[in-house]
Amino acid sequence: MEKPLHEGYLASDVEALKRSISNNLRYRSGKIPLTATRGDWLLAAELAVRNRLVERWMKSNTAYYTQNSKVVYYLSMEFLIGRTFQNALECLDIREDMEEALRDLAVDMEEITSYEPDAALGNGGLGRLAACFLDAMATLNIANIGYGIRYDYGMFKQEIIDGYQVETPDYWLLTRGNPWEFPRPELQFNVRYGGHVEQQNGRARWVDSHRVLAMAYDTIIPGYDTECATTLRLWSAKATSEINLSAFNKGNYAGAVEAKNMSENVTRVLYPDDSTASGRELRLMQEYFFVSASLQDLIRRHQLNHASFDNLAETISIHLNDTHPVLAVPELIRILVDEQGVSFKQAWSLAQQIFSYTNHTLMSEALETWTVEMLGRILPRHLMIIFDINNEFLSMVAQKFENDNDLLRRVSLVDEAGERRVRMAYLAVVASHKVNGVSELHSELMKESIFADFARIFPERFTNVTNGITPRRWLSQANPFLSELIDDRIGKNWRRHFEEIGRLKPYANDPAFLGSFKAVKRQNKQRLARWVRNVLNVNLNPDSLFDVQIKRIHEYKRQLLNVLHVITRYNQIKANPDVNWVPRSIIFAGKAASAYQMAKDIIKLINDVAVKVNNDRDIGDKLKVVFIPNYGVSLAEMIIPAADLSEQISMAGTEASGTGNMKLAANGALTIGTLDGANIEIMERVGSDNIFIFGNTAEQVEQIKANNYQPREYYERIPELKQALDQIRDGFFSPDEPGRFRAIYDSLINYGDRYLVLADYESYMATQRQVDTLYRQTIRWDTKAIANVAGVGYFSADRAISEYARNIWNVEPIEL
Ligand code: B1N
Repeated sequence: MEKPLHEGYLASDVEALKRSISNNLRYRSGKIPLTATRGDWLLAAELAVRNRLVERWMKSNTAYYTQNSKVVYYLSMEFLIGRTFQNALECLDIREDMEEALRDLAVDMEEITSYEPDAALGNGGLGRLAACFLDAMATLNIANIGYGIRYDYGMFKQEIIDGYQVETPDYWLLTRGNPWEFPRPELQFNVRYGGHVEQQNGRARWVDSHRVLAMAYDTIIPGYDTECATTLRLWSAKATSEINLSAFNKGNYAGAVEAKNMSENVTRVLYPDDSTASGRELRLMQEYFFVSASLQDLIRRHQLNHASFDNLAETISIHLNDTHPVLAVPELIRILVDEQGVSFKQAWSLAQQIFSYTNHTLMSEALETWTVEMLGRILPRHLMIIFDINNEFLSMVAQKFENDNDLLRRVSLVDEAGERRVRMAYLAVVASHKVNGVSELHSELMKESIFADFARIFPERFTNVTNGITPRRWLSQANPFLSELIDDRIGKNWRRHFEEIGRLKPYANDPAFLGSFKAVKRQNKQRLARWVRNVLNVNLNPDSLFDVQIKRIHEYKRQLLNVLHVITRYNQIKANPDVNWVPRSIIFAGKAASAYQMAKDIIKLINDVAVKVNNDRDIGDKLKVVFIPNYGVSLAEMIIPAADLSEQISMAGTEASGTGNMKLAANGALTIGTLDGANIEIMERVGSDNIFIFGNTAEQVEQIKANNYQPREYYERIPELKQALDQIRDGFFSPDEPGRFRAIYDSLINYGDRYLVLADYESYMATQRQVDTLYRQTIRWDTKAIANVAGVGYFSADRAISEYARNIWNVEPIEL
């Protein structure tokens, strides 16, 4: 007879896991081992793991309630979680037991884990940061809930067909459901849109709106080396009524489900725009959707334990991950004033104590603004509240700065030039008690540029928290070989206290360690090379220098600068085939926003250059170029451990922080980078001898721009650069369509080269030569690589979250 499902009493953990897996296979999937697919086994194993997480989750939730601890609500449009299975094993410390249990059941763990799809509910750095932060909050026992959107379709799947990016939908929920989530059909809120506002005895009533239901789905976020497990709560849109039967019965099948589909479209897809704002109506509806549901939920929770809202600011903190959730501000005020009878004055004062905001970019095209027209049509009550906030704010400024009218115009939440627009970043600043940037440079520039006036008005609000990454996923899980080597020397504690990785420093000069380090890097490169051969049919030599640029494709990130190096190098090898070139494998990966034509052209250019270079017999192993399709969390976990060189080459002043730079350094890649974002702090911590810095600084960039930058002068002056650009322009890489890359050429030569690619070219090329020189000196290279691993302890998400907890949220860990 089967034993009951609760397996905790079984003596051996391996036996307990086997029992649980077998039970799941049998009772959940209705399968026997003979008919079970790999997907069935994975599901059975996942559920076995999930049960154990649930135990911790219940314990943590009980602790929240009984200790009445302050709760952080982390609001983000994106959570780029990736896979969960391995991470859960690691948190439970049952990786080896699981491996053994599966082996006993004749299942290969590595094989089944690749069947888990990535939860790709994010674009890039911002979404992945949110995921790393949840991991850190759970690890640090901070009571919190991450709130976001359960998109039916996450980030699109990128295929490269004939060198072009082709987007296909990623229906991550279709193939096998999502075993990690707990649907909460009992937890639904109305989210309203449209209608108008009526005044009734001095109170506003929002009427004639239409409703969409928000239903909660919970995912467990386990901490590491703690019993704490917290919650990611994602909202999914449901229509208030299902099918229109009378339409259906009249044969109008499309019409019968039209209203339902319209409602449910709200959470259908993630906008694939990284570092840009879309300005679309559906996006506004998405933003309000998850914010409204989350606020109703947290207000409900407050009311369970408290008779009034007087202490709201002591019991909760709401964090805005960029401006995307900033409608939470008028929504909180609406709920408090319209539904709970709190005065506007008190509600506004509470809001300013409760909210905090992280800015992630200074680029003007990413700054969200909504037309007054659209806001008024979709969220009429919120527009009114924003006007009320603006009045309060402007009268305060007028008082403090003696009616400086120009200042008032500049800082108004409503931009009156042209079609009237609400500036969402200004609303976020005005409503938050703390505003932070994501690296020291970015936080400084923020105060000098987009928020200069606000830094004068609210000097005490502005602060910095440099980003961080979770060492669990990005070193321990992604790079088990290196992790084992580190454990051997300094123990395992670095996973929880990443600063301890610094104890590795002395081993940078230890010949035995150097040898093992090199062997591990080679193993990781072989693993990647095997994958590239199988999938892309290109042979990468594992002894070549793996030069990696993996991130969203964007002009400011300057993949074009990298391409110019590739082309120049190709031309040089062709001209001097007998020189002893350091063999290089240049690896690109990243998605382009669907509507961003220039970024798509860049992908095609990379692929056309790759075809030319990889098929040239004179070149052989000396140079290979690959574009790895469909970059995402799981591919990053494979590529990063194999990298020798990390390309972080944005124009100084444009990349707010970067986090891939941290992951690559942690895995022993040397950075070639500009003094931008967190690169500066990486240099300070790993040592300036252990990083390749080149190019103009943010200050120099400003000057160059102020002094009428002429990219053509560089083009005329530097023959190698001219040759490369002419090849791009004349179809050397696209003989089938010679004019294909005209737009790229024009953007650099005729339209001002907005990101100073040409101005940094010489410096970049010279620095790449230094890279080659160093790479020949294997031991020196590896010494520096180890110095990078040892130097990145500061860039832990745990450190970042401790700073948020102490300086911004004012929360203490809970006791478990
Ligand atoms: O946020 C990351 C930083 O490390 C990167 O430097 C920064 O570029 C990135 C609109 C964004 N900034 N802005 C966005 C994403 C989606 C969207 O719809 C903007 N992403 C960043 C983490 O701090």
